[in-house]
Amino acid sequence: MKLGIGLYRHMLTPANYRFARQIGCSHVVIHLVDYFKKPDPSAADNQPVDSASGGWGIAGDPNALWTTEELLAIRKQIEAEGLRLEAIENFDPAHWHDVLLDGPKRDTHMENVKRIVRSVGAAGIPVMGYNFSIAGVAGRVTGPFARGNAESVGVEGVDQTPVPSGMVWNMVYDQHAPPGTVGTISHEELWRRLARFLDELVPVAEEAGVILAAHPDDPPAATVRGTPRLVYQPAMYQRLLDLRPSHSNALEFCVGTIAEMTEGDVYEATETYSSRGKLAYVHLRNVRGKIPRYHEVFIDEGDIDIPRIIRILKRNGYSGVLIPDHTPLLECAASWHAGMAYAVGYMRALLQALDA
Ligand SMILES: [Mn+2]
Repeated sequence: MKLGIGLYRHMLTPANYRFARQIGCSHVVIHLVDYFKKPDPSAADNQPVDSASGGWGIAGDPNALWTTEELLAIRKQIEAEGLRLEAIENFDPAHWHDVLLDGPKRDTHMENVKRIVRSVGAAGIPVMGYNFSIAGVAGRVTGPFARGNAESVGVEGVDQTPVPSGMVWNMVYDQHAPPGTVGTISHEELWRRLARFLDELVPVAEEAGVILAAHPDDPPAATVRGTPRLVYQPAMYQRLLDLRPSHSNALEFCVGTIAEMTEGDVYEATETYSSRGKLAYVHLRNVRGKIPRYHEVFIDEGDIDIPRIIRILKRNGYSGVLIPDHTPLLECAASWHAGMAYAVGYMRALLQALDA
């Protein structure tokens, strides 16, 4: 198993790559969607949180698809610091909102994601992570939820306020959308949209040598903001895999999100999907509680027996990348970095103990 961290777009700097190397990572996962252009400048940038005026803020430039050259340049910078670039996490809503919404630009947006996946492959990046969700990661609250009153995020009741028009995946793609909401659809309609997406994109990913990695729904409620969710119980991941069986159809396996689900158990899910070789990469974090009420906590507290998860992965021969997902903020001048260093240090110690 290999260790990595996830870096947000504004953190893609040589100094942060060296930081990753210094805390013992060999890999990084990067975000190219900018979740931090929000109108509320006081919002902490440690992980994206909802602003009063509109989710995570404004989506990117609909006409600026990520190019092979741009991706290759980032990869080279990362490799220059002795690391590997394992994955890109998330498409930009500006590039594919009508795939999620089945809107008038759906075919153009499918061409966008195909072009991006080809560029990811041409740039030698193995994995493209995505989250097929209309509401996205919405309705989380922040508070002193972790040990020592460290600030963290959680859910205290599921947000069911409708998603306004012009917004999807918790970002605004059209600031001038007429008043209204995106409306309600059935779970089966959303599964139909996912099936179409996979049928068209998986062959492209196969040809490009890219693994598509699906994140489960966070928060994992049956509906969020009045819209259906796809993978909000562990068994629903299998339905996603069965839609289009392929080496390129795999999982961005989020241990914390799975532990927040009301059915199944996180060890059984880890056993099932790792033994089937379906984990593209793993998000590791701890949590206390389940939907509709849970709090994210430090990796070594909370409900999940993290050493047990690592033992299951090891026994099943998982050799991919583990990243800490999110962590609570450590109270110091570099909250995000300290939190990541703490989580990665803990994970590295577990791996070394297991190898000893
Ligand atoms: Mn996650």
